[in-house]
Amino acid sequence: MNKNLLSLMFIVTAFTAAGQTSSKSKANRPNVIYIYADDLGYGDLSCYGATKIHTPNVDKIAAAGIRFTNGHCTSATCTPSRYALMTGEYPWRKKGTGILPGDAALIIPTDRTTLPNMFKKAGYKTGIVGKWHLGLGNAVAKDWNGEVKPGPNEVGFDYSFIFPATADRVPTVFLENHHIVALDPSDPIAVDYTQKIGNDPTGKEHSELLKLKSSPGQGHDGTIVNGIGRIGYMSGGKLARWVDEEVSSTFLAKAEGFIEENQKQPFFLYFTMTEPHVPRMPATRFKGKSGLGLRGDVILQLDWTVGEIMKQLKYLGLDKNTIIIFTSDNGPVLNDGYQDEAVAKLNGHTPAGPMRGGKYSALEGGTHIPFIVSWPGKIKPRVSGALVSQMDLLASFSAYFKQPIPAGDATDSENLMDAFLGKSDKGRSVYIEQGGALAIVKDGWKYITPNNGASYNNLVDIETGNSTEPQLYNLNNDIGEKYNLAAQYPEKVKELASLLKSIEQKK
Ligand code: NG6
Ligand code: CA
Repeated sequence: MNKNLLSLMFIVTAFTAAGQTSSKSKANRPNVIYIYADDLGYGDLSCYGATKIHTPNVDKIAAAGIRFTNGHCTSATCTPSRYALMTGEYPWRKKGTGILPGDAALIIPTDRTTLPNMFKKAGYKTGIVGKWHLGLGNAVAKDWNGEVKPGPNEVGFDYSFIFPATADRVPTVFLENHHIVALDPSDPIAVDYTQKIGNDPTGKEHSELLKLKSSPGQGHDGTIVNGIGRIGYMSGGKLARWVDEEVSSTFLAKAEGFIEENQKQPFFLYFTMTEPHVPRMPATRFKGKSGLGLRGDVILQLDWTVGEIMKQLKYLGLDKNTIIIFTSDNGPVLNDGYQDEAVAKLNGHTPAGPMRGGKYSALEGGTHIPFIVSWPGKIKPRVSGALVSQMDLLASFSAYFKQPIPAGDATDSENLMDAFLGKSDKGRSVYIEQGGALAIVKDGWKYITPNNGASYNNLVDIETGNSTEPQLYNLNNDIGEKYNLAAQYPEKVKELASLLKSIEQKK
C-alpha cells in the first residue's frame, strides 16, 4: 500500500471515530437551561393550581417533564438561595450571604467547585444571562467604569450578561463580561449605599417625579431611575441606565444569542429572570393584561419569555436534547416596596398556593416553590413528590458526568440525579430550610427553631414563622402548617433539634 493511501485511510478512520464519539457524547451531554424566576410562588403558575392567572408556556414544560411538588430553594430570600445553588453549600454556613446591596463584593469563592465550573469541566460552554446578586469585585469600593471583577466569569461562566443585584437596587445597569454596557467614559458611574451622590433627584425629595410610588417605610426612595425610586444612590452613566420595560426583552435577546452561538456544542445557560420581583414594570404590551395588576402582568411576561426560549430550541432542533429546569429563588411577596396594587388587585389569587408564609419566612411559603425538570428525549412526564433542592443540582450533575467533586467542596449537595431524571421518587431524607430562623424537615416532620424574631413582618404582611416556642408540623397531612404538634411530640422535637445541631456543626 502506498504511503498516501495509508495516510488517507488513517484520516478517514480518525474522522469516523471522532464523528462517533461526538454523536455519542452528545446524547450524554444534553444542553441544560436553568430558568430562575425571582420571588415566584408555588401558587403562581396554573400548572401548580393557579386559576386566576394562566401560564401556558411554563405549563407545557411541566406537562412534558417532571413537576415536583416538594421542590425547594434553600432560603426565603435571593442571595442565599443563589449562593447555595452555585456552591452546593448551605448559605448559613458562611457569613455575609444575606440579601446583598448592589455594591457588595463577590461572595462566591473563585477557587472552589461551582455549578458552572463543574459544567465547564465537563466540556460545556457556560453562560449567565440575568440577575446575579452575588456581588462583584473584591471590595465594596470599586471602579465601576473599568473592568469589574471578579464576578460570574471568575466562578465558572464563559459568558455573562447580568445586572448586579436586584431591579430595585442601584446601579441600574447591565454588565457584559466585566464591563458596563453602553457606558459613556465622559459620564462615569459612581455608586453609594450610605449617602446621596451626584445631583439626580431621589424618591425621598421628589416623589412627584415617580411613575411608580414607593411604599412608605420600605426605603425605595434613593436615586430615581426611569421614574422609579431605587435602594441606594448612583450618579453618572445616564446612557447606560436601563429602562425597566426593556429589561426582560434584553435578557431574552441575550439568552437567545447565547443559545444560537453555542448550538453546536453542549451548553449550560443560567437564565435568571427578574420577574415577578419589584419593581414590577413589564413591557407596555403586558400592562393590564392579567387583570391582577402589574404583578400578574409580569408573570404573564415571564411565561411568554419562557415560551420564546422553547420556540427557539425547537427551531434550532435542540428541544429534544435540552434539559430545562424551571424554579424560583424564594417564595412570593405582594407588597415589597412599591405601591403597585399587588394586594388590591389580587382577586383571590393565592401566590403561595396551600403554603403558609412567603418570602422572608421559615414557614413553607418561604422555600417551597415551583420546581420543574424536563428533557423531552429522556424524561417521561410525571408528578414527583421527592424532596429536592436546587442545592443538589451540583452533586447530581457531577455524578451524571462522573466527575468527582474535590473533598471539602459542595458538602451539602446530594446526588439526586435519579429523582431529577424521573427514575426514582426518592429525594432527600433530611433538609434544612432558612427563613429568618432555621427549620429542619425529616420524613415530612418539620421543626422550626425557637427564636426571638417578630412573628409577623408588618412591612410586607407575611408571617415569618418566628416564635419563642418550638414548632413542629407534620407536612405529610398539614402542608399549611396549621397545627403545631410540639407539645404533643416532645421526643420528635428533641430528635429534630439535635439533628439540626449536628448538621449545623458538620464541616
Ligand atoms: C429587601 C427589600 C425588598 C427586596 C429584597 C430583596 C426593603 C425594605 N426591602 O430588603 O424590596 O429588594 O430586599 O429581594 O429594603 S431578593 O429577592 O433579592 O431577596
Ligand atoms: Ca428573590
